[in-house]
Amino acid sequence: LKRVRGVTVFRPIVYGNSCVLLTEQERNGTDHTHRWTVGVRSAASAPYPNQHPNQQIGGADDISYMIKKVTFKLYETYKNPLRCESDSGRKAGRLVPPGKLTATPLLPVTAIEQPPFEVTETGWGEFDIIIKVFFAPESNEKPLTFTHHLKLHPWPVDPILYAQPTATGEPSIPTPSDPAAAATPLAPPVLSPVHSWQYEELCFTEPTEAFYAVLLEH
Ligand code: SLL
Repeated sequence: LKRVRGVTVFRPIVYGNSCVLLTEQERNGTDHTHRWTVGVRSAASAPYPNQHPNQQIGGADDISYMIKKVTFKLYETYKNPLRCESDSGRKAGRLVPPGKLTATPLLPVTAIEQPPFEVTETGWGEFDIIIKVFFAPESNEKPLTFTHHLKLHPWPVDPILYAQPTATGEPSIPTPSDPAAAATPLAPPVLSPVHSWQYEELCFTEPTEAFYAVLLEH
């Protein structure tokens, strides 16, 4: 494939996750505490659709002109841990304002070959997710791999402290030794939603002529 010499094209993306706490009802007797979405999105400024204002991370721009498919390797205890699914987001378990979540059955998993390139799941713990991005065939580019540490707990909140109610039913936040300060209750930390997204510039050096033509259209 003929390449365009002396040219580099950059395209901004974000990858990462957002999560919300499940309600007692949504936990439904399981040990899962959070619903999370991991994904790859355009970093363009257009707001992401159907999202609560505080969950608009990334842009709605379609990145399928350059990205053909994305796979997400989850923790091995998940069903079908290598996800390459087609619609995890918009219709099914997309993050919605806390309190408005509805139980979503797990979707049969096949291949995420159209946007949104994301997976929505529930769980209780953080782990590394391997995100593999496959480019449009005419690009002749090798797949790119990112590792994202799924983030559920906002720093510096220690989930263990909050998991164990004290005798008074209050979370066991250590109080300062100064009595005046101790008398002032600490504002409870915001546990939900939590966002963790990285900005990245995809850099296509000497793209193929066919891919260059596609890139210039977007
Ligand atoms: C930890 N090393 O101990 C990590 C592992 C795994 C999280 C976290 C549920 C998985 C399932 C889930 O959230 N696992 O239901 O299959 O923190």
